[in-house]
Amino acid sequence: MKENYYQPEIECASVETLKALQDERLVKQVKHVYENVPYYRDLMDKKGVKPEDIKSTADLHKLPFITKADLRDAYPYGLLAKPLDECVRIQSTSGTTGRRVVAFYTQHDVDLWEDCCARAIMAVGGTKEDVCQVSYGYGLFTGGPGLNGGSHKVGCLTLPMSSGNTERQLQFMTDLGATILCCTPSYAAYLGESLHEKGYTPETIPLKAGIFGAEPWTEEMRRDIEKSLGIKAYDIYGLTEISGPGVSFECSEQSGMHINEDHFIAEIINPETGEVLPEGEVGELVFTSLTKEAFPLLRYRTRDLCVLKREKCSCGRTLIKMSKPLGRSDDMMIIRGVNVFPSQIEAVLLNEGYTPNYRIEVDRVNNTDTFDVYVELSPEMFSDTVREITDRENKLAAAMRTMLGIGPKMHLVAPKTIARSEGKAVRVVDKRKLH
Ligand code: DLL
Repeated sequence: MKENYYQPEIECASVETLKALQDERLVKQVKHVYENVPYYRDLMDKKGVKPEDIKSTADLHKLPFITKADLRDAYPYGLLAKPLDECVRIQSTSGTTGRRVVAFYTQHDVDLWEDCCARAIMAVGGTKEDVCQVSYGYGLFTGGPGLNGGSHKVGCLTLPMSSGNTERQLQFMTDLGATILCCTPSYAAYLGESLHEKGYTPETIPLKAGIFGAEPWTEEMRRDIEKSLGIKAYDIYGLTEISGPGVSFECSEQSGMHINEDHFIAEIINPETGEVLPEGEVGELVFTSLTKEAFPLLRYRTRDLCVLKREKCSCGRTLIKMSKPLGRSDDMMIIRGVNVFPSQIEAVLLNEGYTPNYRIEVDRVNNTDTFDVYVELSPEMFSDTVREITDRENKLAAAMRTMLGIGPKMHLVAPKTIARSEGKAVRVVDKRKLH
């Protein structure tokens, strides 16, 4: 086992050293993908690119992009680059329509992913003396397993709490003296409130740091959480397709997230044209994974809008930094940590015999996301009794929960009461002001 997951020889390396490492790894990775994944070979052949054309990161732009649509197309095994018997794990994105996105890992891939999470924990000051409470969901979601693995590697006493059961969270946190909390920022805020209700003050809460991500959050929210829990709150970013949390992480400077460039190359593109944009411009973040064996994606379009900047950082790291995601170039929402697309809601409604006249309202009340869906009844349904309508609402909410992994509050409303639009339908009202 490695002794230290802080790796200054990489994290603080010169740009030239990092680029040389990326060049070497990219050439190898492209060859691996071309030789082992027919789906990629076709994409590259269609674009007229051969592995020999990729000699360094300067040639990256020659490679085709890959998107979530490709991942669904190739579901479940179409992008696998290693024999299945060498894979030891799958993880999956939350709530995608019909075909989920499934990512595969060899033991080597799990190790590298956990190393990235260990780096993130060390960057917030974590050591083997710490008690690390992991309150991200465990299971197919990457949050719990990723930070759990990272925490083990650092040698922290790890509390694998998963999400929910707030009473138990608070009991373990206080009884066992958790010093680092890993969960979504909205859950952290909620835990803070619940602790205050029990009479704890920031001084009596044992925590010193939090590693919060998986959903957008603002600087105001950071300040609120820091004040309420008496901690330093750090951001962490990642996505299932590229491994999970730990693709990038915040350091003591708390001003953007360092990308683990020995494992991932980041580019910013214009989401309309695909053109690569210079550092400092807002655009869609694209990742190429350099070290993954089983599910290596080249130029994966994340749909997250960000800015990249390589500046001298007071922590000494030279790894490029990404801003917090500033929005999405698609219509995905993240509600209570779950990725939700309006198209999934529409699919359930049509499936259950409703018209696609609906409105989604999302807000944040007491640091918890509210999620309401208003749907028009047909004129025939409108004559139903109140009891029948309530039954319908419950049935729809259950169908939504099955599809999305999260249950909205359903409101069936009279026919023709949801405003029709003359242009693009405005189906989503998000009042959370997250960006
Ligand atoms: O959310 C992985 C993760 C777990 C990251 C725990 C951090 C902590 P997915 O479920 O695949 O994976 O969702 C990925 O979530 O494309 C972003 O839109 C959003 N996201 C992730 N981290 C952040 C963050 C995990 N720090 C999608 N700030 C990504 C804003 C984030 N959005």
